Amino acid sequence: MTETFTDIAAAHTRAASGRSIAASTRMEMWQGLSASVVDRIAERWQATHEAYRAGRRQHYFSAEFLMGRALLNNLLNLGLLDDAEAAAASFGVELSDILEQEPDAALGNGGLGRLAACFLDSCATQDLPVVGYGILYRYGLFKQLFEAGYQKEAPDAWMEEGYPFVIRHEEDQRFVTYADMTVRAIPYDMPITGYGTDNVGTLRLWRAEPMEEFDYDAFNSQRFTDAIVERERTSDISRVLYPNDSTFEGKVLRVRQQYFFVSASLQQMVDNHIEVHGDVTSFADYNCIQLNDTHPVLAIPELMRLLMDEHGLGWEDAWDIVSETFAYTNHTVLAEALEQWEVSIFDRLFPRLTEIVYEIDRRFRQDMSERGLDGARIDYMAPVSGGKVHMAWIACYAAFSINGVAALHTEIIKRETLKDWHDVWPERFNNKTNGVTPRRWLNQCNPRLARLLTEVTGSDDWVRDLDVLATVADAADDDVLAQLMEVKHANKVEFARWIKDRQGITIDPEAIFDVQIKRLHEYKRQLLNIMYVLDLYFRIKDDPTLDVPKRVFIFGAKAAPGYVRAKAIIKLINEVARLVNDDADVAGRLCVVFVENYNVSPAEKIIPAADVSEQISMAGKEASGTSNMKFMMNGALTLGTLDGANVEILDAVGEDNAYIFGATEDELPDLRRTYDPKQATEQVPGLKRVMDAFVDGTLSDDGSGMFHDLHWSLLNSNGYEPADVYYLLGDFAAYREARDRMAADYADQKSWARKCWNNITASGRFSSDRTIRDYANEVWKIAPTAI
Ligand code: TH1
Repeated sequence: MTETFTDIAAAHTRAASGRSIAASTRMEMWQGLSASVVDRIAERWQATHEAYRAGRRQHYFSAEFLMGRALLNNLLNLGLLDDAEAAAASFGVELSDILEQEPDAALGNGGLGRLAACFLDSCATQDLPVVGYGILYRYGLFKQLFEAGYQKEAPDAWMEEGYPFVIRHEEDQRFVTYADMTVRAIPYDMPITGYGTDNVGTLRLWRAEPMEEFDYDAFNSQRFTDAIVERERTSDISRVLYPNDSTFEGKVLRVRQQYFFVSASLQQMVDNHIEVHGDVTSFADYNCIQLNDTHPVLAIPELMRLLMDEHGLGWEDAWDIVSETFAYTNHTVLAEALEQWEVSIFDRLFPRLTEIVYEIDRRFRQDMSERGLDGARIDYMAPVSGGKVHMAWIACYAAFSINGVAALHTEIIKRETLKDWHDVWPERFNNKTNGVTPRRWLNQCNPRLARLLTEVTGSDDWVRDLDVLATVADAADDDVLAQLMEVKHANKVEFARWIKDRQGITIDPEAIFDVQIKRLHEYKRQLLNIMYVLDLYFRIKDDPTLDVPKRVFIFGAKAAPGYVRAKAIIKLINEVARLVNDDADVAGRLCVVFVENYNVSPAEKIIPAADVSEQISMAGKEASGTSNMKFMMNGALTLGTLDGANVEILDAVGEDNAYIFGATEDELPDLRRTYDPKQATEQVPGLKRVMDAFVDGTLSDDGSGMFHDLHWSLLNSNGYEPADVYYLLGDFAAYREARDRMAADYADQKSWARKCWNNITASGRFSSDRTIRDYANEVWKIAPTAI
């Protein structure tokens, strides 16, 4: 008799708990179900490995993979949801309760890491021979707690209770050598299932371990603790994810991490290649590596080292291979994100790589002077200059492809950030607008809308081909629109229940849910958002008869622990929340919710319930944004600037279906020349009152002065930056006008629903399946390989 899924899940649950099902915890049931999923796919996973082995393959190198939860995603991909429901029922619990046990695999900071996760999903779903490589951090992104409105950080030991979705492959270990130590790199593989395919892709995460199990000499010679400390030093390398999003921090451990995972991955790739193809000379015919920003750029000199020192090639032959292997994605134009390592750090950690980088530098300078570039320009572009190693310049020199992540962003890097490189090699530059996976970000997180779309389109083909939705753009009659609004309402009710359970806040599902969820950064302008809220609050206090619809303002954001001003903004938002939520005069009309510990799983609850998607970065600063796409897919309307992928969202839906405001990227330089934030404060009605509230005792920062600093920075230059660098006061009036108009438009529910529908059905081009198809065809040159 064949075993049912329930039998298998029960066996794995008992193995996890060592007790009866009745005595097993929900966490143990999660372990049991998860192990059953891995059991179910093991044969196909193996078959996929074998199918990809001999052909051309793609390798995605990234310091971050923000995977979120795995169980539900796998159940849906494998068509096992009903079986899992049955198993849970036989255990006497709700499947949803079991699913809620799972920690988020938060091995990333934000958009960049989540993009990598969406890409893996699309590669698996489209049968593409792609493997992701990264680090198995023991501690993912910190957990955020609010204490008296301040962000506090707590460690996220996400695997401590066991994690069935990574499988250790001791037999495939490599050694990574630094000047002062050698460590073992042990790969842990995570299966990446796709939707409607038998192929199973792989994410390979490396973990650092000590060379010997134990230093018995040290142990026996009374240096017991020294021996333990030494072991810890090696494991330090994969201990923690650095919590900076879009900012460079020149910590030695960070560059150790980068070298650790690229060296281990390349060693394995070269070994595999030789095993299959005999020698290393054809490496670039079969292997391509995408560098997710500059974090893995050490792979360039490291591949040179492996080819020359380990496999006997000369410089020219090695460089030919390297320059046909790497493609580089730039994700930001922010100067503070540029990775530049002190040469001394390089020298101390990997002297051989330093030699190689210097030789790359020497040849680069010669090459450029032969092309007639002047000395100053060559020095600016050189891999090594001013005592620093410039990771982005190494990437631009070695990579055959350089891409930005949205059309506007790619234009900016060509024109400014990487202009000198574009002048020399225009043909290397290309755009690959980001995308998000419709499996997790629609089918999984919004089952009500998924059902409606399947009903209207007549099948679930849209899950694998989101362009199908465009065919029903005009098919929304009154009945469909009414159903759409019912779906949204039900999602809002569900979110209201969730936030009540989680944070004890009561919100009204009849209100407009207006959402900004993303890392806290000044350029993203959460401060502008909360200034609008304050202004609206004062307007209602002034005139209680003011006719404005009910609003819930929802925030979710983590600040880097060392980013003082970002933390001040979090405190400010929490203080405004307190002011507004405790004031009986606005009760039932305004509410501010700051979702604590924002992460992938909370996003899956928030986005389906959103009416308004806040995408309000200062134009030119947000490279793409990806939550903008998730909101669009779930029928929230964009309130945004012409920045990043917002530009393309507007293009896809037309201006009747989005609310766009503010200075544009090309207008800003001129506006800046005459911009006077003090004057704006006086001239824009209501603005001064909002600014005053920061400092007049309306809002309390407990005497820390942090609100004074925010106020000061909006009005004064600090010497190297202008006042109000991110143009909040300049855009305030336009933002208020657009947001008020949007709220008023909400009253006409039918016309609002139509706009939501237009957004959903136009979202096909923001599926990461499209992005990945373009990478595969235009950069990677790989083809689907179904098992
Ligand atoms: C983000 C960008 O800010 C965002 O606009 C984009 O949509 C996303 O990447 C995906 O392309 C970035 N995240 C990081 C994180 C680090 C360094 C640079 C960037 S840019 C650590």
